[in-house]
Amino acid sequence: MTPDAVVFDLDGVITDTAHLHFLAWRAVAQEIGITFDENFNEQLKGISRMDSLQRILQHGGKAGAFSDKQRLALAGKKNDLYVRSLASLTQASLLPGIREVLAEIRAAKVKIGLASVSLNAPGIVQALGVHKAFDFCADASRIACSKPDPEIFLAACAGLKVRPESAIGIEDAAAGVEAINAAGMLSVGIGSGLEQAGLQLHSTRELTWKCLSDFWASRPVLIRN
Ligand code: B16
Ligand code: MG
Repeated sequence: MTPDAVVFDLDGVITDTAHLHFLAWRAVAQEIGITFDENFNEQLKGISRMDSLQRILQHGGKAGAFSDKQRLALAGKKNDLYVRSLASLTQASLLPGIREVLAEIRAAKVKIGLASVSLNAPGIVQALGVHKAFDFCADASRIACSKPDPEIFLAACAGLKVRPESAIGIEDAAAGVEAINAAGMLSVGIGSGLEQAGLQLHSTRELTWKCLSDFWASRPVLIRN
């Protein structure tokens, strides 16, 4: 028995754009007198652009200091900086083992999906040269709630035409693991502090089809009468 699909997060699993998000947000925050470090940035992983801004404003004690129009302008400025930094992405920016595991999953005839809340996801997978590896990429612009809400993972499963219970989700953020679990999928966490994941790996290097299929085979199966 194998899963019907494997659904990947983008930022932190396929490539490491988290640092680029951090640099762009830090520059915008500095302009309005807010400072934060990479530890705080952990909380922004998997969180949508506007929700990230709100968390940064709260962190700086300025949650109510800006109008909607001003907040949209700040988010727009961050996105301009971020998109400019994406020009540095090439096929070499894939995280270790990702190209290989995508090929292995394809060879096993298991569907592959993408569940990123980034509105820049289509451009990023194109720049990485892996856009053809995905059978379906959930459209972040049609999502009302960012992770930890399961919406983006459920949208990926619906697009792939698989039941969430028949799929594995892979994430590097606590909010993302929570989203996978809430979707009823089996979760794999990459990195530290992801105790809620069904399987925890240190790095994408450990992400092989053998590892995923062994994990699937060892899952507890509910027997219904
Ligand atoms: P954008 P993921 C998420 O991507 C990032 O982790 C998060 O830091 C970012 O704010 C969010 O995308 C929105 O990105 O501003 O490009 O629309 O982890 O879901 O792949
Ligand atoms: Mg991520």
